[in-house]
Amino acid sequence: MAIQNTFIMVKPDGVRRGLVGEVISRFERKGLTLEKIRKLDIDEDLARHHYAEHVEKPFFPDLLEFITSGPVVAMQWSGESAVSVCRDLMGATDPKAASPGTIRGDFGLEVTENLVHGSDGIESAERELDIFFG
Ligand code: D4T
Repeated sequence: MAIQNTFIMVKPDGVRRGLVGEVISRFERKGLTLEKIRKLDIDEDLARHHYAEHVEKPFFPDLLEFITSGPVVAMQWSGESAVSVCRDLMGATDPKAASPGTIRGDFGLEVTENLVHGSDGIESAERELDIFFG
């Protein structure tokens, strides 16, 4: 398997709760490499761009309100199979269903406030890294 780059974001709930270091620590201990990091506020335009596939979904208004509610920490991580390895460390989208030992399984209960985002494939990783670091 080749070295991949992926986009990871600690969402506003994770930043508010002081879990940025916890998230970084889990990826580092796994053996992944932090390549880039920046803290920023997501405005409505950026949210619609990043979540383009969800704009028409019924949950989008709540997602928009949440993701613009405070700063996020955007990161680029690299490593072997980094895209799927990061998704596995994050756990299922709905934290109630996420396995213990994953970030969402250990720290979350709400599907909207699910702490972290991670690219779901190599193409979305490239697209999202370009949006936040291009
Ligand atoms: P992200 O994109 O945040 O890493 O989450 P996932 O890749 O695991 O899940 P997703 O794209 O299906 O959902 C994006 C985002 O929308 C929120 N959401 C999702 C929500 O509020 N209600 C819902 O019913 C779903 C499916 C959570 C993550």
